[in-house]
Amino acid sequence: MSQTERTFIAIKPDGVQRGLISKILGRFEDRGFKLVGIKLVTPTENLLKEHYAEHVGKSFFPKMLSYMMSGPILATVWEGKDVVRQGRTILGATNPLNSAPGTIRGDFAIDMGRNVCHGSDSVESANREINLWFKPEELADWKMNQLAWVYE
Ligand code: DGI
Repeated sequence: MSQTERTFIAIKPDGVQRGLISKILGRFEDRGFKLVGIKLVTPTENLLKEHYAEHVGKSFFPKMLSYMMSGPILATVWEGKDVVRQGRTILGATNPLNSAPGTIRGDFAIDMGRNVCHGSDSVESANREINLWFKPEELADWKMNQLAWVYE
């Protein structure tokens, strides 16, 4: 399991509007994951259609599109051991009503259509989503000095 695995985590417009950025980023920082990309983006329809390709045409898609385009999203990339799977665990189940307390959605959300955050669901999706949302030069190459205290 590689310490350089990466995942794409986004704080959706409701999370930004509700002032949850620091709390959400804090959960990843506190765990020991390394932030390698971060920016505010108001996505275009085309970007969202690529990002959510498997949902285009579904009944909830038009509402999801306007929600996701309603304001800035905080797009982030995190690096660390098993970060894709751990990221999904930190965020909680897609439907906040099924999210455990202690997860982001379990603590801060109620409705599926306002579930505050997104996290890649596999290493393949993560690579695809990172390439979609970030240019290579937007990802920081830096040494996190606490690594020796996070990993054995
Ligand atoms: O990767 P996730 O966000 O956990 O879940 P996903 O890829 O299955 O779905 C993407 C987003 O689409 C999800 O965060 C909320 C929305 N969504 C998925 N299924 C439904 C839905 N929204 C509504 N309103 N109804 C759905 O059935």
